[in-house]
Amino acid sequence: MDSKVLSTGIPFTTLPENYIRPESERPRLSEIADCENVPIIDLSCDDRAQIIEQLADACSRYGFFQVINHGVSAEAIEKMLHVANEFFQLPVEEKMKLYSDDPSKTMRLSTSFNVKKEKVHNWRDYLRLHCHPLEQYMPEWPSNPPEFKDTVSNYCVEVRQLGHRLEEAIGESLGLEKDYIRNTLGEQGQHMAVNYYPPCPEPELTYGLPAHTDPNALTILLQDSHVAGLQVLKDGKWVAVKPHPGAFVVNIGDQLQALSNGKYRSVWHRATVNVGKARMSIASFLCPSDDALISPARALTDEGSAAIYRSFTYAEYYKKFWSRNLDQEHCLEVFKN
Ligand SMILES: O=C(O)CCC(=O)C(=O)O
Repeated sequence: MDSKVLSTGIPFTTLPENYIRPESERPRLSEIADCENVPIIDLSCDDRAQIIEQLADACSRYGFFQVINHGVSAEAIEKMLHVANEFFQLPVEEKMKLYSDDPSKTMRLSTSFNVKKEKVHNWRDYLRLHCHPLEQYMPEWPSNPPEFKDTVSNYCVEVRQLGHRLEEAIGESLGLEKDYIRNTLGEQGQHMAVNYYPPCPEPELTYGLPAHTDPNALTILLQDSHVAGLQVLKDGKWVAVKPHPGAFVVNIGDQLQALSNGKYRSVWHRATVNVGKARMSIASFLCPSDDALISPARALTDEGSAAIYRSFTYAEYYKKFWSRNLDQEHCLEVFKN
């Protein structure tokens, strides 16, 4: 393999050796069932109490859910997917101008997860962008395709509003003040991973992304509407989350697990790949400000349940997360009391 990225435009006929997982770690695709009862929450529902109840159930039993009628326009979504596809179709020399394997960069094209640290690579290329404040980060984003900056910035603004709405509702569902989560997380950062999983000659032997939880507060994932690949761990079994038309998949991240004192779960999830079909997904991550002090909400520890996690700043957590391999034990374990 000569190129550092997979999306060279030249298809692979065999899987390079450094992508092959040991037998015991492979995805066993034929054994994976569809998740039949993925919670789907209609945010346009007039009955607020029902939304809150559905959220409490989804966040505690699943750690993820899908939202429909979420207020992000169909146009913003369609344009985002289109420009993301166009980006990954650019000539490899053009894309490589943006390549970096340094996770501290605020804009970079990269591949796998943490190429410098990991032993086995993942079948994924990704464009990673910091997105908030837009005025600060947008100037460094790709200017090819020419509509990239406008399209992605519009999408980011709409998704951020959705994220804030969800944080308020999730706070309420925990019995906290509506603005508790936003106040605790401070001026939240927003990052985006535009994931491109090229067609893979041997999907049984590798992952697009291996099992991981998200280090941030909340993830809003736009899945390719035609190609499946997202799987979550539910009751000890991996199940596939099929794309639902017009929906976002929302994951609880590690910070909301900590803040909820373990009541809500940061869900283990992974991405598998397909023969003959590329897949895209666009993950928007809402992240606490670096100096936000994360600890179990007082109201959730008052009634006799001890705080499971010690207090930490998000900067401390994030550094720890990137110093490890993606598929190690849950990073929150390190912060347990
Ligand atoms: O591609 C997917 O469905 C999952 C992406 C994901 O987990 C991530 O970007 O962290």
